[in-house]
Amino acid sequence: MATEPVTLGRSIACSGVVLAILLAPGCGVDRDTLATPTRYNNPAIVPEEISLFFNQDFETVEAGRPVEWVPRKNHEDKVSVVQESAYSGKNALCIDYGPEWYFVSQAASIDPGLVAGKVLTVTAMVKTEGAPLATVNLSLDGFYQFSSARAPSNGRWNKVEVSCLVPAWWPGPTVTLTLNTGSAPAGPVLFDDIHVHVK
Ligand SMILES: [Ca+2]
Repeated sequence: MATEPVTLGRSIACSGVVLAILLAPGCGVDRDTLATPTRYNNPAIVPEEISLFFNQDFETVEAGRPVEWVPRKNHEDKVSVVQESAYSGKNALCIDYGPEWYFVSQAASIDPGLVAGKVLTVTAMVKTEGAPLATVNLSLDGFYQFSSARAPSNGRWNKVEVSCLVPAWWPGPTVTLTLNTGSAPAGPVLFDDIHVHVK
């Protein structure tokens, strides 16, 4: 999501409109797919973990930044890694404090047949005490936008989760994950240990 903030904000604002349109009856929507997915509620089906994104643990670092994670344009200097306080492994992604909001994102490709009609879930560990609006956002092909709950800004590692039901008709293939400070952070915002599951 190498977009300017206005575009991102607009696309997030539009997602509610899009969802409302999709949920409106009688507009050709596959209602079975939008209904509660039976398989997701079946405890006998175990979520399958997939490695959808590169460098999900932020352990591969080049020039001081985790590879594959693209910072917000013109704010690359806000992104680094920290070692001493990583959640797991040696490195965690660090977005530094500053006067604006920042993010990193990564677009991945997936065969839509692997996820159609299933729930895609991303979890991430987030640690901050200066960014009460930090979230993890998932988009399907830049069209459907989903956001996690805000990470608690309590100075501890907290797991945040974002899920989406992938419509059966979703053409794919691009899924974009954005790790977002949400507001101008008053202190560093750390991210680590991303996992992706399909059920
Ligand atoms: Ca790590």
